Amino acid sequence: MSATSPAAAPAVSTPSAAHRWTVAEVLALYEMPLMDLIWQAQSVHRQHFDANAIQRSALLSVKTGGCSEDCGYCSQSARHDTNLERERLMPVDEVVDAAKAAQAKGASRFCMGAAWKGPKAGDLDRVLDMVREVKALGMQTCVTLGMLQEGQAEKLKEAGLDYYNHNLDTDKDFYGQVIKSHTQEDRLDTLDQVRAAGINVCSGGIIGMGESRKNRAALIVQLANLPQAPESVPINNLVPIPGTPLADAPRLDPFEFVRTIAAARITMPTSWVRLSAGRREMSDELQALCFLAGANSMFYGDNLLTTGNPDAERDDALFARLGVKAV
Ligand code: SAM
Ligand code: DTB
Ligand code: SF4
Repeated sequence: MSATSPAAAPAVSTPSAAHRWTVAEVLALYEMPLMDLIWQAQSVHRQHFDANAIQRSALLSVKTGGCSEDCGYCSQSARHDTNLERERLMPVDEVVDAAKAAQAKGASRFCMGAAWKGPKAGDLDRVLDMVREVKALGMQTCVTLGMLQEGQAEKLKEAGLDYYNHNLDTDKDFYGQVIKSHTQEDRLDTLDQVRAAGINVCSGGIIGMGESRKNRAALIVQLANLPQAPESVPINNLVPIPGTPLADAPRLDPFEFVRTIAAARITMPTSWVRLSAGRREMSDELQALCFLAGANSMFYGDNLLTTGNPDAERDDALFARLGVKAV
């Protein structure tokens, strides 16, 4: 027998949608040899998606900075000295112009983000107008406004909102080390309201904040075991912001990021897994590895909320080189 004879590809078994994942099971995924893990993730991916199609969402900060919350990673917290200029809630027409420009470039969804603990009634009315007008362009709509009060999710649904982004962000056991002004329970409560109103849920988290692999696995388990998995799962790599408590967090091994994408894909087989913040700092090859591990969505456009994203030309060139199409 030759020393290089190929090993059989590992068999891929897919648990049913009702499967409740345990942290031990997801840790075992993380501990697989990388090639086997990617093989499994790609096999699961191909059962549910076109492996050569990637969804593109544009992102706009419609209200920047001055947030009352103390999230340790965030440039927009009023409690961190990040030199960010605060801006009031944008006028509706400026938001619609930005949405039109994003649509012309090829984004299918427009996500509007506000640096709030949650929206006040008057502010929500203006956001409802933004949702109505962006929806009327024929784009999918998404907002991320913080925690919602009774009745607000229903108003957003009536205005035509397709997705609400609200991340669990990190494992509940690590949450208090990063955020003290609210609890992860508060965020789960908003996710319940969004789900009950019939809006698609977009929820994921950030890695690279000094959490352990077990914390990362536990976050994936929490997301996958929600009563219904989120339709969209953003996986953000921490963008270190000078002036925040996490400015000097140790950089995560990029393969650990790839493993997290694969774990999300395997545990949430029908969800769109979004390669989110931190993409500008990634090589094209690393991004391709993330797509191979099951990521099939990304932010498209030159900016995230307060930090940069690869410019659209770089992404267009990457799609052409990979033979990937935008959806
Ligand atoms: N205030 C709302 C909230 O917290 O849900 C909406 C805006 S908030 C900036 C949206 C998400 O951006 C956060 O949940 C977090 O996952 C992500 N985020 C914020 N700062 C980040 C950073 N420096 N690096 C990576 N992701 C970040
Ligand atoms: C998500 O999970 N990532 C986006 C979006 N949802 C709103 C935000 C990323 C923010 C990155 C840091 C910044 O630009 O301020
Ligand atoms: Fe930033 Fe949102 Fe936290 Fe406010 S609630 S500090 S905007 S992540």
